[in-house]
Amino acid sequence: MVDLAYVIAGSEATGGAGIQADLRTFQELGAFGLGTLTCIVSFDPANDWGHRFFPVPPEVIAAQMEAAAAAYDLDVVKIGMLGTPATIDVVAEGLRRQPWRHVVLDPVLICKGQEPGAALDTDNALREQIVPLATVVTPNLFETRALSGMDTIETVEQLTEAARRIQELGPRYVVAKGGVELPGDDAVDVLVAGDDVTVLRTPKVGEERVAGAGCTLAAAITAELAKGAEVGAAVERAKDFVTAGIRGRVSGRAPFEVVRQGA
Ligand code: PXL
Repeated sequence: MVDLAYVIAGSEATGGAGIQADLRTFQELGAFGLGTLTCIVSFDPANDWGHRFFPVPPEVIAAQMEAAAAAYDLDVVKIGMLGTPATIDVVAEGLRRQPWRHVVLDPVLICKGQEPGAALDTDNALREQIVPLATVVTPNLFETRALSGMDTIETVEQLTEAARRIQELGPRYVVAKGGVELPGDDAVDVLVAGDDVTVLRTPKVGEERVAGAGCTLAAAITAELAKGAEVGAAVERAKDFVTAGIRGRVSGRAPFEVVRQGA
């Protein structure tokens, strides 16, 4: 049996996040990866590594999804950065064409160099069209606040409450990630699964965010689901995998360090 892991995501041109991180993760975890590209993010080294965003035309996204689905019986997909309402429309339409065992959504609202709230129409389209199709959603603290509507999340109890509110939008499983920003010594993730709550903790590795961590966590969950794991086990293995990758992180000349998958 081939463990197929499919990803619909953007390219980040330095390779730290996005589909490059996803495909490296799939490979490290022994899943066979294939991907549909939604956009290209190319930070500008001459302008403080600011955000440059190039969407892939919707018809090109539809064509890629068509080819992937024609070639294989896909049943597990990860959704990463989408970036525009038109992209969200075409991806939602493609997803609705077939049943999925799991749709793992990393609800990327902004990425480095973008202002929060820069793209409210995109955020709303994601919440309305993609979140209800997801079985597993993996918001970071910022995305958890935005999707739950809870402005203050400073404790594990609040993170759990917010995850429950996101569950009401449709996904059966929510992995709300405290990351370095939730106060405390541990990086805490709350997994809400149906009525059950599991709190996962590992000591924080430094106080800075490492690029590609969110992509890697969701991709690792996807790879484990593709191999047949249950969601709880997939999330635990994914957390170990991303923690090891953060410890073994890579530094280049960009002003952020990057997860090294498989470190
Ligand atoms: O880490 C979020 C993310 C996802 N996908 C792409 C990105 C980023 C952040 O930079 O560029 C393509």
